[in-house]
Amino acid sequence: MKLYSYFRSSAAYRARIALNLKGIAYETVSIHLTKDGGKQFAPEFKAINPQMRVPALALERLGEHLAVIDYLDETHPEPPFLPADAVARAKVRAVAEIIACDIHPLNNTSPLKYIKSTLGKDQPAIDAWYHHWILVGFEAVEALLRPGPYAFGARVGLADIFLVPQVANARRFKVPLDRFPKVVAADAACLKLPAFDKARPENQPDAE
Ligand SMILES: N[C@@H](CCC(=O)N[C@@H](CS)C(=O)NCC(=O)O)C(=O)O
Repeated sequence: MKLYSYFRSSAAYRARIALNLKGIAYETVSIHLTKDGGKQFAPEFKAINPQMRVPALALERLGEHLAVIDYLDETHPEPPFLPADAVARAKVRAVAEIIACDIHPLNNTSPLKYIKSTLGKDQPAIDAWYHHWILVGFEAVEALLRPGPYAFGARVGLADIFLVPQVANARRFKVPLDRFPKVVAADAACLKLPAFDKARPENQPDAE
């Protein structure tokens, strides 16, 4: 399997964790998101993922990390990313969606570039925007998490896959996390697992 990835991309980080948890070997193809205006906009990559974002799976020409992770879970059922009970499944998905739909898109490369270049905002304003959406989102996530060690108890799953890369971004941009003890504890427990550690940005072949 070939994964189009970028070491700093939190969406690709989630796909890497999912691949590692399923024990699927994969090759990383690096798509640099800022060099030369962003390699994600190259026609060769657009042919693979018309959304021009990472991650994408090469063979299947599959973009969108929620879809990629669902596909991996459906095609490689062990270990399952979701609990058996329908209510529990919905709660886990809710946390994943808060992160993927309400935090991540607002703090992504292209929107931040738009705020800076088109709307003319300076770096402090952009940093305040970035912090704001993580703090608001983590407030909800913290309230939804269950007792640990992982996001929803004893088994690592979808919520953890979404949480850990978002915490990494928060730390990279110095967002204070002291209001979110459950988030911080789940992150620490996950990072002790090889599947998460191997997927970390600094452990990628394209890390800078
Ligand atoms: N909706 C896409 C978003 C993926 C995404 O935004 N990836 C970021 C990196 S974390 C990206 O490729 N950004 C490039 C850009 O904004 O131009 C998904 O869920 O996979």
